[in-house]
Formats: sequence, structure tokens, C-alpha cells
Amino acid sequence: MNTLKTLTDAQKKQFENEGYLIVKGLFAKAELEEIEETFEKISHAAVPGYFEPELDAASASDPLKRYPRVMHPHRFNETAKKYMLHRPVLNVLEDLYQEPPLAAQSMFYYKPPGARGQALHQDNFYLKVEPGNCIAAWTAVDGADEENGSLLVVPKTQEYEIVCPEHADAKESFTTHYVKPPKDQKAMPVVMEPGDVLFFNGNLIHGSYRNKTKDRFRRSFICHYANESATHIGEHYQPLYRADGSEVELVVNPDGGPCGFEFDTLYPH
Ligand SMILES: O=C(O)CCC(=O)C(=O)O
Repeated sequence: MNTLKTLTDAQKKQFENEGYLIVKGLFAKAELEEIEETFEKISHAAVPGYFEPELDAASASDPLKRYPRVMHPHRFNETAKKYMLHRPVLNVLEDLYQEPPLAAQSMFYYKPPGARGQALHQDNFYLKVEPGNCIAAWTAVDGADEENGSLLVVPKTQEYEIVCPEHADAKESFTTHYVKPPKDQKAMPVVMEPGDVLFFNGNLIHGSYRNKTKDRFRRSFICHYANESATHIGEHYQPLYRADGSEVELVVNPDGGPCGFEFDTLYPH
């Protein structure tokens, strides 16, 4: 029986076989404009714990000092919460999970010209969703391509177990963890237009290269979800949200993961 709400069988198979799926045009132009305006406003003042830019860091050697990512904007901004629960995105997630999703995290990346990328990693190392897995919905606010540091995915690595990361190259990555792709598997850039959404499995190895352009930001709105039947999640992702905006608490996952307990206190990815 076909129980899909919005995806075709071919799209569902693509996600299952390759670990990721691009769905085009899930955000309308007016919705993207509202997101752009919201994060333009947010970019001018610090929000302690969530967004801590150096506001006078004019053309500093590290452009991410002026434009770091915004963590969990849904916790202090209603527009971010509204779009974390964007119905077209939730419908796709429901098809992928075959059960309702719960929203666990939102982020916004400005990724200004010259910004370093994020080394290859696996999301469920951090979110620790169990049983089940997290799925990311990565929305292109600007067009994303190889030049401005689009997302990179290593196809089929959703089959790969969660591994303990190595150290990333700090010259190229603003995060410190690196997961080496399995032998003979390569990262591939995902070219996207504004409003397209990339969905990917929590085990999939992914990351991004530097923004090599001189004048193009690569803004993206990135949310992570858990399946409704999950019972456990990492401590930094509570509360989760149902589609109607109500809150859910899961049990905090005490598992130290593949590295052991020393990684427990790491900042969420
Ligand atoms: O957008 C990027 O550059 C990386 C985002 C990412 O890896 C993630 O959200 O897990």
C-alpha cells in the first residue's frame, strides 16, 4: 500500500538508497524573504548563548567572527519556530519516517564570503536519537554551489555506523571534528536553488568546503528532526516540538557514543 503523502516512490527510494534527497521549491519566495529579513535583523545584536558575533570585527581575517551561525533560533524567535515547523517540510519528513516527526534543532548559517566550511561529520553522533534516527532538512536561502561552499554529501554512507571523529583541519573547518569517508567514497557537492530543501539521514557523512567567493553569502536554514517514536535524545536538544508547536521531552541519552564519555560535554554540533 502506498502511504506517501507528498513524495513519489522514486523520491523515497532515492532517500533510502543514497541517504539524501533534494526536494525543490519547498519554500515560496515570500517565505524565503521573511526568513531573510528575520535573520538580517538578528545579525545586528548578540543573543547570549545562541548568537555571539563580534559586531565590530570589520573584514577580520575570520569572517565567521562577525557572522557565526545562529544556534536554536526557534528558542527566541517565533518566525524561526514557525519555519522549523513548516508544513511542506514536515510532510516530507512524515513520508521518510512513516510516522510524524518531532523538531529538535534549528540553526541559521550566514556563511559569508571567505568563511571556512564544516568538516565532514555525522549528525546522530551529536543528536543521539534512539530508537530511529535524526533527519536534517537543509534549506537553501541563497543559491548554493561549489564556489560559495554548498553542502557536501558522501552518498550511501547512511549505511555506515556512527564513528568517533578525528581532528579536523582548523584552517578549513570552523568545527573540530572530522569523519573520514570509507575507502573509495567521495564527498559530492549538492547544488541548490533558493527554496530547495535537502533531507539527509543522521548517519550520512556530510559537511562543506570554504566559501571561496568574494561577494556571495551562502545562507541556509537548517533544522534537525527525530521520529515521534524515539524515546532518547542528546541533552542539548530538549524540548522537541510537535507540528502544532507543543513541547515534548524525551529521555536524555546517556550513551557516551563511539568515543566514550569524554565527549559528553562537547558543544552541540
Ligand atoms: O551548512 C554547512 O555548511 C554544514 C551544515 C551541517 O553540516 C549540518 O547542519 O550538519
